[in-house]
Amino acid sequence: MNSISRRKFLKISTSTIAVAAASTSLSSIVKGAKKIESNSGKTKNGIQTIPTFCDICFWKCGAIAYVKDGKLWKVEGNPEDPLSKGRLCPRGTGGVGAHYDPDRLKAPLIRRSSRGKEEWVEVTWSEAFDYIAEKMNKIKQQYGPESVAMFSHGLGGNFLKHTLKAYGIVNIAAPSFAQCRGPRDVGFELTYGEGIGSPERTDIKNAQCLVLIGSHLGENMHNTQVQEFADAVQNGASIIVVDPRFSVAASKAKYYLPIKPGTDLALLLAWINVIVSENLYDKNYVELHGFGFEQFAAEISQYTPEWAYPETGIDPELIRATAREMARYRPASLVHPGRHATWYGDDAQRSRAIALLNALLGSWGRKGGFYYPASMDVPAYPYPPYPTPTKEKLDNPNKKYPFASEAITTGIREATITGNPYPVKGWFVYATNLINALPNEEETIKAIKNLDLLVVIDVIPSEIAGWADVVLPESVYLERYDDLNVELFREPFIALRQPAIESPNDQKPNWWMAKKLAEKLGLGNYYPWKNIEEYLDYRLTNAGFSLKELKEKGIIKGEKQSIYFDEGIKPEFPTPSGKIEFYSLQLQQAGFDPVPKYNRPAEPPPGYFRLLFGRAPVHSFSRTQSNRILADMMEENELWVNAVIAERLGFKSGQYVKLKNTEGIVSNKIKIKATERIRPDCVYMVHGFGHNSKMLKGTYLKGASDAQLITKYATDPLMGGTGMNINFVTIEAEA
Ligand SMILES: Nc1nc2c(c(=O)[nH]1)N[C@H]1C(S)=C(S)[C@@H](COP(=O)(O)OP(=O)(O)OC[C@H]3O[C@@H](n4cnc5c(=O)[nH]c(N)nc54)[C@H](O)[C@@H]3O)O[C@H]1N2
Ligand SMILES: Nc1nc2c(c(=O)[nH]1)N[C@H]1C(S)=C(S)[C@@H](COP(=O)(O)OP(=O)(O)OC[C@H]3O[C@@H](n4cnc5c(=O)[nH]c(N)nc54)[C@H](O)[C@@H]3O)O[C@H]1N2
Ligand code: SF4
Ligand SMILES: [Mo]
Repeated sequence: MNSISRRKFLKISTSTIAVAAASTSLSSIVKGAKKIESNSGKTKNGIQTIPTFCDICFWKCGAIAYVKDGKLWKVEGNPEDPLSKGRLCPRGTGGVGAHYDPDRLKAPLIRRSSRGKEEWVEVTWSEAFDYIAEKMNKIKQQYGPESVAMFSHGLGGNFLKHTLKAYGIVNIAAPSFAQCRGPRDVGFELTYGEGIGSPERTDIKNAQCLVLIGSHLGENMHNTQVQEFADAVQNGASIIVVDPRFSVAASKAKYYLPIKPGTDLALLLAWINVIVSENLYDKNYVELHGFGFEQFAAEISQYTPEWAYPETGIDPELIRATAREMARYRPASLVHPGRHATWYGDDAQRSRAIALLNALLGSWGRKGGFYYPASMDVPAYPYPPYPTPTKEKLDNPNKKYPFASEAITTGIREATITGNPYPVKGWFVYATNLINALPNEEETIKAIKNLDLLVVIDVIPSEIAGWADVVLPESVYLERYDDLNVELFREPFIALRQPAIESPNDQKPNWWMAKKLAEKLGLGNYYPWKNIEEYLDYRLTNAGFSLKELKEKGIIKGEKQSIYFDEGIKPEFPTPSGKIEFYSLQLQQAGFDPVPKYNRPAEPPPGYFRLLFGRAPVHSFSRTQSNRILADMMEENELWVNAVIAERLGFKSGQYVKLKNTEGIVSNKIKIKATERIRPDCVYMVHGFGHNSKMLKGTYLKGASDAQLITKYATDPLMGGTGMNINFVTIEAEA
């Protein structure tokens, strides 16, 4: 059971204190950590403070690491940092647990027997690179360098990407597109010509009405957004939450709409219908900036609240009341675009409906809506040009998904299975646990079996590492430099990640691996710099700063910029019409609906429930369950089941059950949480648990894995995103 109360979820500062206390006791029992002599921290009473930024998730909060008597003691927020504003989320504070995790990878490993068996030989770095370089050279000779692909999540992959591009790869993808925010960004790109990005350009703190549709801030702990959400609540903003589950965010809401899963587009169209038919929209804004409004208005006139009622289960009067509420506060009315948007396969169109609703409210470019982010200008390092590829990318052949704006992970996986349009024989996997992040584990394994080389760079023996030929152990973020974070945000700034403590064993930072591998491959000329400090200083000096300065502060801020139309930002929409596209000719030309249309989702078969999943405030994806500090706060996940259903099935809270999906896949055991807070047609669990890598001793088989049960997925025809909320499960007593 999660020990943090709901009231505390929004109070980032409160919950972090508890974590800091836990980390003190942990560090006192762990021996062997060495202090870094060369850092810039000030020394006071034997305590050093080193500014850096967090990597427990991808929000990149500015932090200060404290080293006491040569041991990593705690991490706190850096008050200078615009993202954290001096406060970390519970995961960030528990980040010291990543350094002390006893299950960490300690040395490079080469697979001894067949793939997936988790039997390894420890080797030296040089042996590991020899092995990799030999395989890579063979692949290059036989198939060409394009037959090596890379999966990478986060900033840490930058240097490896550079080495592999120098070798000649073209296929690089991250799960953050086709398994996460891709449909959202594409829906907004189709409407405004620009996406939402990360950090989201949402002006939550100034919103007077905030609509959250399946975006569960407070469990989704992206720091700045949660702090801004708390500010908005405090300022009396009207909150509307749409979720089949009474989430933490729902507990802050004036209106809670327990929607039938998968029917959000019907609700969005009905809201749009009310706002247009009751003339509640921002007429000036629409006239000035809109394209195709008349056709759009005609198209949506059919979607009355009465039409939406049987689809969504939401009372027509509640639909009207909430639509009027949004209109009352416009333009400071923000319908949050969400982030993890890959639900049902119609996700880009659903996101487009969210974009259109915001356009009616006039919130794009306006205070309390969506701002225009700014960044500093830090030139890239001037590397020699990469070789010219002879083959095209293969993740999206013949532009099958015409509006995909980034590479599709699952497209690379498919090509690896089929060998079309050309064979893929090597994968580099950096900081992404593909077994848990991509839907349909069986397909991932099938693809892996076709490879001649799988290299995984990780910090712990994750499930994907279990399938690797070579595992390279990375230093955790508190032990390394990374590339600069030149953030695109409401105020421009540059942030530095720098080491606070040495790695306990033979782990190395990504930049070092990337440089050494390049040298082994005969590509040393792509690394004119000696070490990363030289690289960072070069880039910073070219921008008018220095590494010395950044090492001291961790953050360099630029001038505040205008971020709203009202402050002088010129309304420009890089769409084909140059306007906000209420009616999309480019969608029409590509054979898609120019105005989103609703398709009813499939119902669960009798006796089955829709499997839903999300975040817990103290864990990130499948990457933190082994962190002992965070595991202390939440050791396993639970299955939320409607209380009436649980009683009917004879299950009690705390009892272990197993889930079986329609394809017969059975989960690991998971505890029932019988609750009124979820609809009867679905069940819910936190993603990331149920690890089956035996080397993850601390978390092995604790809780169940949603990923294992996600055998089916619906591919978005516009952009290739994988909708994963379409799996149904039965609940069985644990034998
Ligand atoms: N079933 C299911 N699938 C999902 C989701 C879901 O909710 N359910 N969510 C989707 C979303 S929104 C996203 S963004 C993606 C996230 O997908 P991923 O980013 O792949 O997330 P993780 O599964 O946590 O994998 C991260 C891996 O990086 C490793 N790692 C951690 N720190 C470091 C480091 O410093 N260096 C290196 N080299 N490795 C490190 C971790 O040990 C772990 O193996 O997953 C998507 N897939
Ligand atoms: N603590 C923590 N915070 C995180 C992360 C983390 O791992 N841990 N990961 C970060 C990342 S990369 C991402 S993408 C975000 C993800 O965070 P969010 O974008 O908020 O999305 P999910 O975590 O997928 O949350 C899914 C929510 O949608 C609801 N839901 C499910 N189906 C439907 C439906 O059909 N309609 C509606 N309206 N709601 C539905 C679920 O009940 C749940 O509350 O979180 C970020 N923040
Ligand atoms: S939101 Fe939390 S885990 Fe993510 S970077 Fe910020 S402090 Fe770290
Ligand atoms: Mo995500």
